Amino acid sequence: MCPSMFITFEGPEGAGKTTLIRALENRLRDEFERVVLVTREPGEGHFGRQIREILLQQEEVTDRAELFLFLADRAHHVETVIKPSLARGEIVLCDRYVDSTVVYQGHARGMDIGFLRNMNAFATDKLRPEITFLLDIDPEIGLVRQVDRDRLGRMPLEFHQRVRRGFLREADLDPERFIILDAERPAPGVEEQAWMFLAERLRS
Ligand code: T5A
Repeated sequence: MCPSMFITFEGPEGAGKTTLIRALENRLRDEFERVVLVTREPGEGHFGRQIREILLQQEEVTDRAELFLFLADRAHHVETVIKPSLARGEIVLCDRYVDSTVVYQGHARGMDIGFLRNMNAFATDKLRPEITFLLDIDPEIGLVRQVDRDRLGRMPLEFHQRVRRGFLREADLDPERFIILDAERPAPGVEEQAWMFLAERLRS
């Protein structure tokens, strides 16, 4: 039996991360009898919910303040939620993590990517996911799927196109960790592709 495992889910807006995480959570419990922790960034727990509210619901957040809020949320989340769960031998499924900062604040907003990688390493105490599922989707399709658009969801289409390209670039740089899923297909197809990979990894 595989010990604890840290898995992250990334992609543009409305790619279907939450939907996929729910499906994988159920299958991990039913088919492998594993204890699963589902969590997200930003917004886990009381601390995270308050940061999420500032980040996504206020109209005015400067770029540097935005970065530090995402990092503060992550630092707290890693120490209080993710590390304890991994220490208990659980499987952690996390909706967005370090790659969202590199992509949204770096590739899309234009902040220095080397600096962002260092800040992520500091915030997470160098905790890296073993697997990252990238749900790749044309932002024009993803944005239509989103019911409520928050402050970042309302950014212009060009911003979201940079986000998509940024994620694909990051996946190119780290092919061992990233599994790219075609998220434009119906949800069962996306789930099956992710499950085939994950079940195989758990059996090995
Ligand atoms: N951010 C985050 C940063 O800028 N820097 C950072 O460091 C971090 C951590 C987070 C925002 O913050 C930014 C990125 C984001 O802009 P969020 O609420 O977490 O905000 O935003 P999203 O992650 O984009 O959340 P969404 O809920 O919009 O997208 P999901 O979770 O990818 O999609 P999901 O599963 O909720 O599905 C959306 C809709 O599509 C349907 C679902 O039923 C649902 O209605 N759907 C499908 N429809 C057709 N085909 C499929 N395959 C479908 N899969 C789902």
